[in-house]
Amino acid sequence: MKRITLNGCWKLSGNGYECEGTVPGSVYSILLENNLMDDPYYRENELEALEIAEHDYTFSRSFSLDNDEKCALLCCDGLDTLCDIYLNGSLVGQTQNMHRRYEFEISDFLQTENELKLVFHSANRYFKTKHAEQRQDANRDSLAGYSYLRKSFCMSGWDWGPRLPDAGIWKDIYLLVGDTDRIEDIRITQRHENGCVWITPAVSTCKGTADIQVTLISPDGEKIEISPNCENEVTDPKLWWPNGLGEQNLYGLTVSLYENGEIVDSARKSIGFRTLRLVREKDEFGESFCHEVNGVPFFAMGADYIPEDCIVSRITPERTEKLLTHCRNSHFNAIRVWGGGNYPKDDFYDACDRLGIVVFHDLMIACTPFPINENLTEEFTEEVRDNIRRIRHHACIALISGNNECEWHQRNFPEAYKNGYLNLYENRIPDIIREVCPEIPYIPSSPTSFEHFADPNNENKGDSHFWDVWLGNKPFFEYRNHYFRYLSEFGFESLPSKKTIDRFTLPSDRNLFSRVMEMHQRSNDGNQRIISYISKTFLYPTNFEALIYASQLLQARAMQYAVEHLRRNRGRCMGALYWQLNDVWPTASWSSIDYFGRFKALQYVAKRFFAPIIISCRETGEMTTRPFVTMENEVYDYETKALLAVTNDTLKPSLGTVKWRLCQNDGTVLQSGEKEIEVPPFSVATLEELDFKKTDVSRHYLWYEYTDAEYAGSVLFTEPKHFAFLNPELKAEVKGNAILVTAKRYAQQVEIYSPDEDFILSDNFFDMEPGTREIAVLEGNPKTVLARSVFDIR
Ligand code: BMA
Repeated sequence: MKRITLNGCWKLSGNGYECEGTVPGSVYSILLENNLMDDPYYRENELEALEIAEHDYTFSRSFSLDNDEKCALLCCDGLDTLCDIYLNGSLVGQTQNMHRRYEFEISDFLQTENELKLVFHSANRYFKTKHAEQRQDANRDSLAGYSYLRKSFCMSGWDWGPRLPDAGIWKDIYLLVGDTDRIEDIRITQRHENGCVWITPAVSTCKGTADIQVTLISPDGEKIEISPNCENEVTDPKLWWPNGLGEQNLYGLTVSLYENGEIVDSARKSIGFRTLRLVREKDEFGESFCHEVNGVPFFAMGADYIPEDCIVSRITPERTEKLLTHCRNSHFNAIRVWGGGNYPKDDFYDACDRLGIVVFHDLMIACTPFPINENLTEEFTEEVRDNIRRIRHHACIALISGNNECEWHQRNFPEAYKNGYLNLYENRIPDIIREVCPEIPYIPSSPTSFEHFADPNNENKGDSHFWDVWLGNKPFFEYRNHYFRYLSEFGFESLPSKKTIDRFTLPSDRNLFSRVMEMHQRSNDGNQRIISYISKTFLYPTNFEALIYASQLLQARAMQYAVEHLRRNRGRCMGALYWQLNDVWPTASWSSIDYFGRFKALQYVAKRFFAPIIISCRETGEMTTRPFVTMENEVYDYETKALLAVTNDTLKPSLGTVKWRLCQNDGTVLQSGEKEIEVPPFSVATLEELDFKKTDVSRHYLWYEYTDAEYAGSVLFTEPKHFAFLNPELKAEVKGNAILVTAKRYAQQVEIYSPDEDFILSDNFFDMEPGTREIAVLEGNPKTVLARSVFDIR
């Protein structure tokens, strides 16, 4: 079997266009490559781009083969989506599922010189027809009818994404030529017992005639011969662990097929030895929900992942690796692949294996009622089989969920719908999982309580999505009224940085309510909500930059309130995945890293709240007793208290001292204390609550730190807008590969930034007491930097 790539230069024609461009690629990527369309992310260009997607397009190329190369398969790893495939004028196949991999037998159509044509039909026109026929749609953010096609839902628009239903060849396309035997399937199972590991590489071939050889290369480079299709003991196995819990040891497993002494086909898979269970046990609170690796239950920390670009062929391995490396460096050990995008390419899972990030993976259905229709169901189940078979060997795969939020949103649907749903997610899909990877835990939906539509988002059982903060306009403290078992979605929006906004606006657009800014805000009332929360928290930001900064601080604060609370309740809660890690385009959204890879405040703050050992504070003050002071007028009473806790998510006990001091806004210490504590591995130590007896909320703050925790913290007892911040007179200067930042007075959420240079620092958006801090530059080469803090929001 010889693999001949058909990637590379193709012709694109249709809708009056005629040009050449690179495959993998799409209508948009090739038109952009030829400067035939404007950047769809700039200003309102999305609208023109949407019109472009109303038409059909043909991708064509020629290729030659030697005379004796008569047997061939055309392999398409990803076609988006409605495609007719012609070879030398004959129709050889048709596709209707972006998520599937296709193989077409083309031997009968081959010549020495060949012309291959892929005709892509407009998905949007198809949606319109389907919608007109059946009118079953629930998502106002997206093109009507999008759920009738197995195409990444969010390409039709989402509450963070534009409507850009592109078309094209989004993954590799190639020929397999020759009539030798070839690998049909490799299924690797592992058995762990008393510290020993046995693996079984079950290999099947198309003809069953070739000799099969399997070798395993250990992480130290040692070569181990193993026998196919039977159990092999691996001596001295080196286990794979998630980030923070141990090494990410990976073994390379190579399968080679031999015919007449020659290799005719081979494949390599990287595998990690570990057990990775989902523990669900009844307990005093309900039922636990927790990942357990190699017998160790661990707290999942991370975020939800969406596609990295609307133009999916632009998602390169380098971009993905960079994004996931940021996650690892921010102490993530988990990520959830959300169900409205697509099944990522192989390099996503390879990177998660290497970086120690376990994957909670939705199947690709989100929110929308799935039309109960046999053709679509068949497509869906086939895509599930394809993709699970593709990814099941990865060490990182921890959990598969049938969909995003369908059980929750459709809990009050008619019985007939619900029966169809249950049959799909609780019978058909589990049957496939049992067949292809019974060891991977499966849940029917996220969130679920395993009660078939009864209270799917119950916080005492299963995973939960919580949106009362943000969508429900509740204050950040609301998180503390809930004790989730595993919170797989909770989020808060912010604006991307000024540099990012500059890329999609003209100066005249740079106002939150301008048409262009609203085009780049897809959540209903999103900008109003940002403004409303700002009004409750900060002074009025009188310029656009201060508004952007304030919006990012809010987002970071919201997520910090949530995660610290969840980690203080470690044990009862065992997971915090915030919504959302990244963006599909430059926009206002819940992301912590924007489309261009720029960190928002949240990404820095996540590195602190996900640190293996943290000290956190549950403060009680004016704002907890009477949130949103400005909205009510009654006489009220309040307390000023602080409950400090240290959470240890490491394998080692931590012995150290907690120190705290209550200070005046100029830094004068009013009261202080310290306490030696011991925090066993994977546990929380909570100190006795401090009571400051109605301290002056507008002038006093509490500072706290712990020997073993990398980061200190501080809290106020009122909203920042009502705190009398003194001008900290911040100064920041570059010194070699570091930045020195000096504050003369207490400052909150100090940001080091530059209007035109990009860099990533070891820490940013931190609170400071009078003094100097040295911050390392991790990426970039800043020359001049500035600093601002909450004091500057005015
Ligand atoms: C969730 C997600 C997404 C959505 C997000 C923000 O519930 O599953 O569908 O983008 O909320 O509204």
